[in-house]
Amino acid sequence: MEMGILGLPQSGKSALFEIMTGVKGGQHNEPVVRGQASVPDERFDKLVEIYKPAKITPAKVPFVDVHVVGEKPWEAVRQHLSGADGILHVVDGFSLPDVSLSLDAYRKLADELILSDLIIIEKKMERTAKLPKKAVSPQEAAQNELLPRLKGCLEAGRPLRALGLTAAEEFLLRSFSFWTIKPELVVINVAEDNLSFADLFAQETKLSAPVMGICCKIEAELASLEAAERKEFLSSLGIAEPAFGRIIRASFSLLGRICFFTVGEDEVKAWVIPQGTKAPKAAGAIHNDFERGFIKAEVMHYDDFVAHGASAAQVKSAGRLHLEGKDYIVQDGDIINFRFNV
Ligand SMILES: Nc1nc2c(ncn2[C@@H]2O[C@H](COP(=O)(O)OP(=O)(O)OP(=O)(O)O)[C@@H](O)[C@H]2O)c(=O)[nH]1
Ligand SMILES: [Mg+2]
Repeated sequence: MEMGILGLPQSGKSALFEIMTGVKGGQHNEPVVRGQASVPDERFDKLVEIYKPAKITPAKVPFVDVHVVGEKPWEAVRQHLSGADGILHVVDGFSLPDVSLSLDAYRKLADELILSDLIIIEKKMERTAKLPKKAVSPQEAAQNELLPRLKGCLEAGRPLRALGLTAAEEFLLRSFSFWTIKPELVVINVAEDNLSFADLFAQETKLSAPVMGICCKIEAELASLEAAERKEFLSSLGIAEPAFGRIIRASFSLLGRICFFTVGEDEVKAWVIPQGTKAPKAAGAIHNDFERGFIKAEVMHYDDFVAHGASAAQVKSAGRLHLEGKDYIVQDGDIINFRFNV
């Protein structure tokens, strides 16, 4: 799982990457940089407050920042970001505080991505046309059946994600590494004196992708402050929560991830799993043995835990502690204790 940061040159990609991950972004000498951003989660903070554990491990989202210049920047970007599962598209909204201009900037890159996918399809169709029918495997034949529909979508200037492909179709197409099939989050980097510009952009453009705003300039200053100073600074600006936290959370759910918690005095940890994961597989995120020898999962939801005075005993006597079997689908916010035997 990885979120790739894309955007036109000098839009603020590296600034945002550094704010989120604390890692210095890509520079000339180091074109690709990877970093992990902790997912802010009030529930996790509350669990830490309750257990006061020796060790804390929040959920993380990996981000990749690319800095490319030179002859073929596009190829370099493709090479470094083709494995990304989602795209964070940064748009300069600070030097162009005008919706139609920033929309042009957005489209410039979005069209590039559409064109790039279209070229892949055209090449593939050309190759297939030259092959005798017998030489085409059943899987390829199934792919080929989909291609005209994809081509039509791209030719109409729309990204592949707009087609609403089924999970099975997406799976069938994964070897193509299409750009525009990946989920996208649009982030407008706004000027300090124009914080509401992203909302205006979202309203006027009505993009199908979610749009969020951040002022990288302010938030970079914020990151350098102590927690108390940070609170004061934010309230002086009338902001409840820094935007970078919301962007990390949005990226996390865009990638289809949820988390469950394990708690104790030694460690409180948020485990990241794909949505829809069954209990044994979730146990396997902790250790292979947990999956192999899975017996049951003792599950209480975070909300029940907090509603019952943060006491597992009270949750149990209220009948809200569930013993779940191997078909249980783990829910976001479950606090789990796995029973296993190897
Ligand atoms: N005024 C203003 N300038 C900003 C803001 N965010 C970034 N910048 C400036 O924009 C420039 C680009 O920032 P970067 O984060 O390096 O942009 P980038 O997209 O990583 O650039 P490349 O990797 O070269 O494509 C820098 O000179 C920043 O000072 C902002 O919120 N306000
Ligand atoms: Mg950069």
